[in-house]
Amino acid sequence: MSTATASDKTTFIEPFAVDYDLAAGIMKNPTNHLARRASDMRGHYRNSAALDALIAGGDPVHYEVFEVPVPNEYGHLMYCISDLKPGVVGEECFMTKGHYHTRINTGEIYLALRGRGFMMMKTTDGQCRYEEFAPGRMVYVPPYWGHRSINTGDEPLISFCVYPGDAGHNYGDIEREGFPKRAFRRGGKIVVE
Ligand code: S6P
Ligand code: ZN
Repeated sequence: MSTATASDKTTFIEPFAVDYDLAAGIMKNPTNHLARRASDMRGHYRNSAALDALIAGGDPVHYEVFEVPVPNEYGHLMYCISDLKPGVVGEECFMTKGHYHTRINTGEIYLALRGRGFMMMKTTDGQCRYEEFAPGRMVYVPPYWGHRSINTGDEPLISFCVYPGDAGHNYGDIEREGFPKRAFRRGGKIVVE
């Protein structure tokens, strides 16, 4: 603690533990619960009329994030369970909004627990890569890569993620830029284009 400087303030807290059912992909006693509905996804899917129909039909929960928060500071590690529902908007697979980290030189680890999908990643200069999500698979999102989860399966895509406490979320740039690649379900097959 004595070596911390003013620019990397890191609050001292007591150790604690969190219980999970990893097979089910459940954090047992989350403090924070974020739910994003179809109506939160406006502007992200190619077929906006299909999204409007989904919203008019009851505006279902699209994905949920469960957390026990720690200070949003350098030195702390934030972590969460993310539960992305299965489905399509038109033919496009359900996905998260996606973001860069506000502190863009921070990475993230995603461990897939349940379901099937992709981690879609892009840089501000237009490079785009994706990695498959399957239970037991870890996807490393390096610093500088914006990221979005995509559910290509028939069950929830559940992952556990860890990232620096001071990373932050920058949604605006991704909303403006979009991702160069999208995942569609066509005739029972997943197509990325
Ligand atoms: C945070 C991490 C996840 C996402 C979550 C929801 O850095 O990547 O906790 O926040 O998967 O996605 P989004 O794009 O709506 O924040
Ligand atoms: Zn992130």
